[in-house]
Amino acid sequence: MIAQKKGEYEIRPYRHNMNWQIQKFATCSSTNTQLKEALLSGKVQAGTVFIADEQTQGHGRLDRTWVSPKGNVALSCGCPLPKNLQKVYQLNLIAALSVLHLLKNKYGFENVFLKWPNDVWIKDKKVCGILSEVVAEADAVVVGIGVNVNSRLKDFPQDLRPLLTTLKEIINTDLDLPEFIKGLLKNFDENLKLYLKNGLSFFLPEITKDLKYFHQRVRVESEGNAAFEGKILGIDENGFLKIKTDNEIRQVISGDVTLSE
Ligand code: BT5
Repeated sequence: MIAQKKGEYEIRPYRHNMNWQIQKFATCSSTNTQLKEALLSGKVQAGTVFIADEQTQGHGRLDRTWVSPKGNVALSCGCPLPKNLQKVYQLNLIAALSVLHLLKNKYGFENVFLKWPNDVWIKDKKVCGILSEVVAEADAVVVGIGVNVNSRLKDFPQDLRPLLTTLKEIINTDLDLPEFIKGLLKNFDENLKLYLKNGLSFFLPEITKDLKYFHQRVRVESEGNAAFEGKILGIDENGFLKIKTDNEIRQVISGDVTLSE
């Protein structure tokens, strides 16, 4: 296959026009792990999407557990690897925005927020998490998206229940899951195209509008660094979080953000 080059992002000759090659599984350890392995072994290429009804070993960042009961969305999209690896972080935001658009525009949910760097929240609860993992040898990045759709709080471990919500808990009815996934992949497809053409800057006004804790004082924790507090000023064109502390403006590449007490 011949790759075309566009800016810093290599575009493979698959088109993002709902042309994802979809493979479905009833049960999967983790769609991210399975897709990474399939990409590495050359069985599939970028453009492939793995979807599972449930995952037994779903994971988040830093090997945290992602709970993935039946009725939810668990899927992973194989995307071409940006040449600049920092851009992998930007794919998290593009995927999160695609979920946010779907929840707000197609299903009419209110109080939907993008929580930097990789979540979608409704009010004060997490409803979606995203994990992008690089598969350098296959020139690909796997973008994993988990959304709590038709599950109930009782389907989750007790300790997680206060932190999360599901769409069914909010509207008390099931959504058509295949239709939901179709809409999600369509949005991701369209947003990826716009992103490849215009870069992240194009989306910053939208991201900022629905950014969780925008202009609020938060605590930032990132691995290997001392925690600190400051006000969220927004997200820059790299996808980094801009925080105003008492004496400087800091850029955060990755980490966890909680509201200051
Ligand atoms: C994430 O990590 O939020 C990324 C989750 C990515 C899941 C997708 S599903 C398809 C693909 N296959 C995978 O194996 N993963 C991807 P992080 O920001 O580190 O957040 C993890 C934390 O979210 C956990 O420590 C829990 O506190 C919480 N959590 C776990 N399951 C949850 C759920 N279903 N809904 C909301 N929060 C959850």
